[in-house]
Amino acid sequence: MAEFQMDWGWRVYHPNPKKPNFVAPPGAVDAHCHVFGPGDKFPYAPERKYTPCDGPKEKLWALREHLGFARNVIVQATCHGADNSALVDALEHSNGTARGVATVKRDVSAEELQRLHEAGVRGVRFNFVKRLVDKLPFDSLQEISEKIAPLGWHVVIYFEAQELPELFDFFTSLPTTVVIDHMGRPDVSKPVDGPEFELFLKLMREHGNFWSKVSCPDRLTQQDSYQYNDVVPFARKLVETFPDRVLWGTDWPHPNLKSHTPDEGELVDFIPRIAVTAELQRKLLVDNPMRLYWPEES
Ligand code: 0GY
Repeated sequence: MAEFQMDWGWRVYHPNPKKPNFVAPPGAVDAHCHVFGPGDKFPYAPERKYTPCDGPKEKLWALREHLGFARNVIVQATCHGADNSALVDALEHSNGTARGVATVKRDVSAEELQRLHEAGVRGVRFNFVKRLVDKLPFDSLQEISEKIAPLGWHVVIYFEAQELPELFDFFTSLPTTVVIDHMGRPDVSKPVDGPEFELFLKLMREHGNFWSKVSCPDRLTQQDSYQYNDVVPFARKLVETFPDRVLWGTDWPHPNLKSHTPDEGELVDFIPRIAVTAELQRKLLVDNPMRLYWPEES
């Protein structure tokens, strides 16, 4: 196993991830990853809170191949703001193997939404993580969600667990399918059956339009090992309780992650520890993302 190093510098993605031991089922989808720049062609947003390393589409396709995956869902990150040019460029050069989640402003036109749809966008992302964005008023997000609903798109939300009590009612008022990034970022030092994660489970249990990505053990772990043992109970609980509403992704190139450089081969090897049967793995990696992003093929 590669040596795991905790440090606090700014990092580039892993130059040489290992070949995973786990063989993904045919047609597997990496349902959370990004493209960044290159910055000289697709400049980063002036209002960004961090500058990532460039993560061009060609590197993403090469990683997909290396990991034995077939498709990507590319998610717009805050460092590109609401300029979706790099995302659209990647989708248009993906030969149909990538779909996207964009960021738009409340005044986005119907024509622009249609253009994004034709490129392969199927959702918009609302980010509530305070270190990443300035707060957006609920009424503007509500307006965006109503504009995208007729296209059959969904909303992706990113927040940290301590914010959920305050955001719960807004989230449940959204008119679309809602996909939660990284399990709502639980504090994995707390018990999986404790009150904080129970609120997240209640959201999923009582609102069938909510899905969760069981992604980013590298962001959530509080241990210094690529095993990410402390994250397993949380992800496994979600995969087994909501097998038809979970997604998985690498999060390549891991923007803004300062603790260590994840090895995506190790991340793929995390999958059979949270989805322990072939059926759960197929739902997580193929059936669910295909239903959400390529419904015409599933
Ligand atoms: C992620 C996580 C992060 C960054 C962003 O949009 C973003 O900038 O999502 C983070 O810093 O936790 O999913 O890429």
